[in-house]
Amino acid sequence: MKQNGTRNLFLCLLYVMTATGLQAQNPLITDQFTADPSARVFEGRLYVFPSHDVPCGPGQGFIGFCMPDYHVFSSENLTDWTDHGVILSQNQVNWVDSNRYSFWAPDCIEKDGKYYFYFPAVGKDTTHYPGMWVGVAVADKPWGPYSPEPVPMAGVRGIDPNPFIDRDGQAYLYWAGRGSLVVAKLSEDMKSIVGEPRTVTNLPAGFKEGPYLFERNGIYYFTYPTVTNKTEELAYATGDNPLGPFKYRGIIMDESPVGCWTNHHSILEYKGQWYLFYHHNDLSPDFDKNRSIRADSLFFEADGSIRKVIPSWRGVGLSPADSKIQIDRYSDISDTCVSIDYLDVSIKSLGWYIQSDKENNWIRYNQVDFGDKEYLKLMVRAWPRGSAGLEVHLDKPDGPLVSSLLLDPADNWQEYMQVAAAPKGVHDLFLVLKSNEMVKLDWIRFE
Ligand code: FUB
Repeated sequence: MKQNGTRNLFLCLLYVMTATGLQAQNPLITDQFTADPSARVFEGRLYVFPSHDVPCGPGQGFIGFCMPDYHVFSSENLTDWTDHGVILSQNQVNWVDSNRYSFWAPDCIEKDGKYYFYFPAVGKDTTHYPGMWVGVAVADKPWGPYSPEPVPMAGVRGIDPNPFIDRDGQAYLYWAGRGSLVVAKLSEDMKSIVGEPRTVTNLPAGFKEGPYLFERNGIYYFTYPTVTNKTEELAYATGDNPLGPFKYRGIIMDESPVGCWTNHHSILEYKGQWYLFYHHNDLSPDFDKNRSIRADSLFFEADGSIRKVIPSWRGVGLSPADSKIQIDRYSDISDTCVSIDYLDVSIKSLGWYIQSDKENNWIRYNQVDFGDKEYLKLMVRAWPRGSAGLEVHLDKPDGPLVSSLLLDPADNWQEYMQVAAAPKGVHDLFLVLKSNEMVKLDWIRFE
């Protein structure tokens, strides 16, 4: 460590980079590709059942996707995520053609203490099961082990299954099939559909997939990705019955700003807040079939309509003050003269940095949890090209000053330390540049 005596500033040893796979910010998972997040609350804990993209080997894959298995991730606070590992692999399901890597978007639901996991795949027996079909696997715990049924569900040809259980106990299955979005009642044992699937009608024209139904205040929200322009946007319709009819209400999320052709989502309430889980391709900007799941808060207007969700880097959940707060995942910035890039383009899972060279530019990072601890120091990982000033304020760019740093010029990433008058409770942080020197910033942490 090197110290700036006058300002009690320390420059730390060269930082050794470590990849963290599970983050509070977007994307949620960085140690693997994840897509199609179906989020569920089971026994007070939030579980996400995504699909799993992998880079395809020669000759592998199905329509450009390579998806060999499913993991489940869970969190209690939406900040710390646990990867429970593989819960089902294409090699474990007899009816699935394991050369096709076709484990597309799944979903899971609990009924009477059992967990029913629905998943689409290409079948081996192309005579009886041509194309993609939906199978079901059952477990006693959300993380498995799951026992798959020996054959796909009769009559459920298609992709993107989404189960829903109404307040009266009747279960339904929605999926994309027959060139459209369909729904059918599920049997008592959740393993088959009852009657003929119905097509969900009266929706605007355009390609559709990934249906997801939820209920709030007696309104049934039928939500789905659709293409009306270039890539998928998330749309919704509402009705007063799980079988419809539904009336089109509008867009929940616009097309991906980074050009990811697919989007696939789920919506749920957890601890009093509604969330949208969805995906972009943050870790694979040049190939949108290697995707990454994300989450953002979702809000309803007084009339029950859904306020459009703007994708954020900040994501959801409180960030503990003593964790590495990834400020490149900011919630707001003062100016467009701030840019973000990968720390190492060849190892994207290492994350990003943010940079600016304009005095008084600020970066806001919301919801930092100081709890009731006494924090006295602030660590900053930065790379200033010249001598640069940086102030950290609370709740507003000119709110209470937490720390003031003078960053010595460096020719690589350094860790700087400064005393901090850190508060208690939950606060937004504002990092304010105090010079026109180019500064790259990676994370800050309180000690
Ligand atoms: O992940 C494969 C497919 O892409 C899903 O099944 C669709 O919903 C789309 O996200």
